[in-house]
Amino acid sequence: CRESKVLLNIRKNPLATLEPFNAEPLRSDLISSYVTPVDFFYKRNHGPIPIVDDIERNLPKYNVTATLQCAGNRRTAMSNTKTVKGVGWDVAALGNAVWGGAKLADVLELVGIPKLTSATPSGGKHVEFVSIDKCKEENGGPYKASIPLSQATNPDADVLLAYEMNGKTLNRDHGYPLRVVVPGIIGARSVKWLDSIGIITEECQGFFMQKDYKMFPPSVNWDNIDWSTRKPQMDFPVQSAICSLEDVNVVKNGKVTIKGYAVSGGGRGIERVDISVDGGKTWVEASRYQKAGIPYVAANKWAWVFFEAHTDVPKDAEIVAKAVDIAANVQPESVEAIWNLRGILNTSWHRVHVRVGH
Ligand code: MTE
Ligand code: MO
Repeated sequence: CRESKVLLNIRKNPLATLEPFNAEPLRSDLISSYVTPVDFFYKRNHGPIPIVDDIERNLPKYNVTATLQCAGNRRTAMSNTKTVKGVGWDVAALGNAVWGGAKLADVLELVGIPKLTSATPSGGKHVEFVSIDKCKEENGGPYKASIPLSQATNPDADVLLAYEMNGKTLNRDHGYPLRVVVPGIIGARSVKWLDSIGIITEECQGFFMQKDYKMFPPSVNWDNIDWSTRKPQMDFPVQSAICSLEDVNVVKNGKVTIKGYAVSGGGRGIERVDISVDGGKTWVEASRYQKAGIPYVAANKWAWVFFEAHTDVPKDAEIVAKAVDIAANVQPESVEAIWNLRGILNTSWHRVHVRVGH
């Protein structure tokens, strides 16, 4: 159902599946480039990849650099506490691309739905995106999702109907010919292979809005779950991970380079990234940048930052990264406290172990 050449660049993940096709790059490949090359961009699909016809592209074009992150990123580490359901992602189920396309607010205006102003309240309505792929979770129906009309009609929210990724025509994996890109929220709402858009009074009732991608407390299990008690997850909390090191490393001398990414949802930029080499007792601040070689000046609100620190490490070191966003939200210390049965939003401090060998 898909070409095998992309597989050359992806992690051999025993929990990842071919059909549907899910893949994430190696940690080191993820941070080898600020703008994630298409081959290194994670892929998350709930059904086989379809082929769709080209569509009309005669609309004003915007380029928005935005990080898309799967809500299940870092799920594998959550399973260490207690098994969770879902694709077993390491820390690279996200990517940062330059998305080119039309603003959804412009498209809606063309069909008579005004842009967001205080004079045009959205009346609590929602915009539904329906795909053409066939998902078993939808009983063979298409993947779908919705966002509030107030976000869809707000030009500053930068919601795109994208036909380009990194300056090239979107490829099949990422939604050719047209996909939704909703910056700042979980990837699940950025519907690929877009077929239709509808204005609806209640949020989309599809499986991935109502029976998945909801954040439950640690006390909820598969016997007592009541999906109707929680809202669909939209916003993404502050996240970071170390990508220059694997979970366990042996180094020759006591010096390591700690590099990784940090990103938050809702357009909240990253304020700071703290690094510890003693499991969180003491911290130093990492440097941050948004493009290799270019100093971090002002955050593009939808795009990740890379961070970097060079430090001496003790013989047996637990290295930790934690990011803080501009709203002073901090990543939670323990994964136990945010454990949830679907294994979403593991934003706990990222820890790796380094042993100094002889
Ligand atoms: N759109 C369709 N039509 N089908 C899907 O399975 N998966 C969603 C979203 N859009 C999906 C979809 C999920 S869960 C994520 S995280 C992102 O697409 C992944 O986008 P990517 O494969 O371009 O990285
Ligand atoms: Mo996802």
